[in-house]
Amino acid sequence: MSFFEKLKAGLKKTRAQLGGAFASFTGANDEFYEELEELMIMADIGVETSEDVIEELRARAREQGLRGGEEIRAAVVDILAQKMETGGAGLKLGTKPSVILVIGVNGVGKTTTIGKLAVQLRQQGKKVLLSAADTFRAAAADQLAIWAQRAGADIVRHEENSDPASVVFDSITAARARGTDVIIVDTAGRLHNKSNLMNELNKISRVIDRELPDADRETLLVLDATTGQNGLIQAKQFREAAGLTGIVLTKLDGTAKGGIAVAIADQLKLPVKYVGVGEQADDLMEFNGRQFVEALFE
Ligand SMILES: Nc1nc2c(ncn2[C@@H]2O[C@H](COP(=O)(O)OP(=O)(O)OP(=O)(O)O)[C@@H](O)[C@H]2O)c(=O)[nH]1
Ligand SMILES: [Mg+2]
Repeated sequence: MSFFEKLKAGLKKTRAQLGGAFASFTGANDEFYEELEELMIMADIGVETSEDVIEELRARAREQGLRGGEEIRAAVVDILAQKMETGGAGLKLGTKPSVILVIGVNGVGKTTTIGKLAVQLRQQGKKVLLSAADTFRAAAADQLAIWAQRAGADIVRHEENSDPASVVFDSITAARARGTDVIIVDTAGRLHNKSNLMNELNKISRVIDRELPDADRETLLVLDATTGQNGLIQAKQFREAAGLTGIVLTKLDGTAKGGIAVAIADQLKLPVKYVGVGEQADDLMEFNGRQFVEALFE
């Protein structure tokens, strides 16, 4: 299955539900708009964004005289796709070294995403170093080491429970010495409590700023798409601790409804940079808002 086919398969249920509003389409009346809004909220697009979309849809239908279900459908796709245009596609990794700091709660797919990114960057001929700053569990560095080997990337790791910020410091030193292009930092998703975690991430973030003030840096929050609207809350918290340049939405091959991607872009004005649809290296792809919305509504 191609990437897009996997994405479409994952979003099948949502597509069927949203499509239902058009299958029984008898006209762009209040009943239709209410049903569509409800279905969008159920798809994780969120109350605020769904209300905005319907409002704009009504205005367009009125102004442009849209009547048929197909015309209305195309207008919804267009409105949603516009909401997804946050102007931040791709990763900016121009400096040598540049840094990708990867954060998020436990189990969302941080380490796997790092592995996939490492493989893809290596395929582009970049020299990659993985920084095992999740020192909370010994197994975390082992998991990262497997990906490093698979990708042909370097790894810097310390002992379990050592200071994550000093792993990052050493990674930067090693990267300078070895002429590394991209450092990717793995972090813990859980510490003894949440404020510990946020302080830790903040500290790591400051080490990077201090040691590499002029380097290009991406701070990516990984969100499990199956957790739906909860992702918005996580994004707000992590943004405060470490700043964010974008989101990676994982597990869109599972039971995710998908609408959270729209909610994040619209409510937080944060670009979704990548989406994950499985556990293999090629199951990560750069996000394309319009393609995604089409997969929701086709
Ligand atoms: N189906 C599916 N599974 C995924 C995807 N991304 C990650 N996983 C799986 O999710 C589980 C957790 O992934 P990890 O990469 O270990 O997550 P993590 O955020 O590093 O977790 P912690 O280190 O415990 O915080 C693993 O079993 C992965 O294989 C995805 O896009 N789709
Ligand atoms: Mg991990």
